[in-house]
Amino acid sequence: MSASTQAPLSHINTTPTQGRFISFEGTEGVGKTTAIEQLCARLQVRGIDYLRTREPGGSPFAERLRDILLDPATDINDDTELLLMFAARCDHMQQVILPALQRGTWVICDRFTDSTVAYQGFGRAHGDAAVRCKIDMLIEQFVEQLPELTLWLDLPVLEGMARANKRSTADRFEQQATEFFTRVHKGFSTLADEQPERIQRINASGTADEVGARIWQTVKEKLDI
Ligand code: Z5A
Repeated sequence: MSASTQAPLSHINTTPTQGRFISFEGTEGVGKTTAIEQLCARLQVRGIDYLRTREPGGSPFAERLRDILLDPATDINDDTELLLMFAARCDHMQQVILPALQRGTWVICDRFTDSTVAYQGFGRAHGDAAVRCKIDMLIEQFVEQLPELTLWLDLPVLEGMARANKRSTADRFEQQATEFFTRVHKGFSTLADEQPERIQRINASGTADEVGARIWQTVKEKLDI
């Protein structure tokens, strides 16, 4: 099917899928990439077929939007940023996530809709109720296919920034001030309180192996594997 003839997302067949959908969330530098690598290695040992992906991005078109969104030279307003996040997600969902879940593959996604609530809703818009409502309306498009399990790696903001600051370059989000990431953290904590079944808080302090073991324990318990 060519891009122009694809069904709108709301018309996609969202009958129960076999693959399990897990997302990882958190403020910058909390260790998502490291933890995802460890989880994927454990799934592989169990012979579980998985797909590792990320947002924004994950499909060829969404990766092009990612480049724009993360480029420090990009000058866009908050509404444009919010809509581009969802444009990227829409394509990623249609092209990559749903087909994988429908063929029984597990999807391990670095960030999903919770990042939009945390970054655009709390980080950019200071938790403004009207913006939160707008984001919730956009998320409604994905409600049938939200992750089954979301692992929120919770780490004090400054610790995460210290881990991330070892890198030489900062993208458009990483250039934000500490106060921005403090609001983003509040966003994740609010979501975890609102959706305690789906969103599991993982203590991201300690060594990478300790964090990886906590995550594996939670995945086994919550997904009954
Ligand atoms: N964004 C948004 O605004 N709205 C949206 O809807 C979505 C995204 C979907 C994408 O960045 C940006 O897009 C993101 C939000 C925004 N911006 N920010 N900030 P990303 O997800 O690609 O990048 P990131 O979140 O900044 O990830 P990161 O900085 O690469 O961090 P990480 O993956 O969570 O951590 P890591 O790379 O595994 O670890 C960082 C360093 O710490 C590294 O040197 C590790 O070796 C080290 N590390 C890892 N674990 C440990 C432990 N346990 N102890 C000590 N050191 C550790």
